[in-house]
Amino acid sequence: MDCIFCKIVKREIPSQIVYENERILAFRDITPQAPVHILIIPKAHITGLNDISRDHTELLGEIQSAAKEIAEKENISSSGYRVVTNCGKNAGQAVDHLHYHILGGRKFSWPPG
Ligand code: DGP
Repeated sequence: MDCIFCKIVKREIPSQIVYENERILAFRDITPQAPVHILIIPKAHITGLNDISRDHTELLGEIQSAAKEIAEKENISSSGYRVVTNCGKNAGQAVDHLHYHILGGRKFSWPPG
């Protein structure tokens, strides 16, 4: 399968990895939208949020916990940060491998554009 993020998991494409365990990987976004912009992904290929099931509950919980740990390491916990996943065309999902953006280091507006 020709998936950029699967290639990052397999180290076929270089990335700046900031967190890794058996099931998940986190690395810096190549086009950062904030001073801190990190992507957290499951190592297994899941196309997007529409493709998760109850079987993924533990994995998704682990991703949330990793987001918290990464925010602490990046010193954005107290200033605040955003964790977001884009699902499908209207949300602007560009890479069809489930990923969560962790954004921090600046103030964000709400509602999002
Ligand atoms: P989304 O629009 O939610 O699908 O975001 C995809 C993100 O993936 C986008 O912010 C840019 C990032 N990205 C795309 N290709 C690469 C890559 O090869 N390396 C890294 N580190 N990030 C990438």
